[in-house]
Amino acid sequence: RGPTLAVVGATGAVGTVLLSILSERKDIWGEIRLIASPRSAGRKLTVRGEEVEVVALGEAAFDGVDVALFDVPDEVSAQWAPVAAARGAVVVDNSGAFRMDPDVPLVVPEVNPHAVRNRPRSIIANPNCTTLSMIVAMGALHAEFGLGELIVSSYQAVSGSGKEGVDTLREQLGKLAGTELGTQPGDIRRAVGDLGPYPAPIALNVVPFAGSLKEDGWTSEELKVRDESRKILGLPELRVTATCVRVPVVTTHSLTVHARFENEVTVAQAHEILRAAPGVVLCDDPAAGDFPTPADVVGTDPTWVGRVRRSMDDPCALELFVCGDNLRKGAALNTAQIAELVAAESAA
Ligand code: 11C
Repeated sequence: RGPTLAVVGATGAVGTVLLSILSERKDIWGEIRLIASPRSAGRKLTVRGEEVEVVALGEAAFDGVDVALFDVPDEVSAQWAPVAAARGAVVVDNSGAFRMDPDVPLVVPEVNPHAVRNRPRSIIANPNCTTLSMIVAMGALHAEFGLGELIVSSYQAVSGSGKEGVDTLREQLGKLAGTELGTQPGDIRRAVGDLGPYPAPIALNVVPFAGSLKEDGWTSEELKVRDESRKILGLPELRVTATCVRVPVVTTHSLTVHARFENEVTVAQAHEILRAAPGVVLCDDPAAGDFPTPADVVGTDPTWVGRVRRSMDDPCALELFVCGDNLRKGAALNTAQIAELVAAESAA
């Protein structure tokens, strides 16, 4: 019988995707225990084709657990991940609570799988979905060319803000459907009314703000992209600039990337590397209309890359367009892959 896996936050948006991913992937687990807040306890959810009753988050819920996947808000992880670890579990945490802790590795299995073993707190962190949506492709290019600078803009889906984000977009689209709004300043804002979690309408609009406001005008999301990319790639001095934008897409984050390398690059070389990179699909034939879009790649596992160009004014730089499902590779899939790395240690 395989190791016992706990899913903490099993009823949430990422938790739900995680249960279907665990049902699709090679079944290496013994018991899969589902844990959520006391108000969800007693609900029955399906995983691996079987109904499993959700148990309430509490110390005893971690008894006998080998690996615990946490998909809960930062403050819940901050409180409960150390409890699970103290009871013997290896925690894989998808919140922002531990990502920059020097004693907690931040792991993307295609990029830095070795880091998983150095976990003095028995906690491993999963990156933010925006970082994850590009880092597999960037890790592959870095390994070949040596990355010196990243300048990115994100186009982030509303499911990154959870159910409230998705509900807000759908409600606003409902109010605008069939109207001819979108031609006068403020007409959309007046029509949609409730802005939900966003500072401006998200339907028929783009909002240049994701996360919360931090120092000097940067947002938390932009700082995460910078700090996390540096940590995952092992490049503490990497120059990173991000502008994070929310767009009216349900699921799948996209990014435009300007990547500057230590060495000269060609599109042909970049294509070759991206074609061979595990977890990456190259979709780059613009003459045939082939490039990734969120609507076409949502629900898939890989990082999709297209529109690869050498910068016109810099032979060391590439421009790319990248898409990745923020709930799958951006969250649930990466945590499942990390858990599988941990399980493989005891199987070895
Ligand atoms: C968003 N990337 O799209 C965020 C959601 O640190 O894990 C995930 C936040 C995080 O709003």
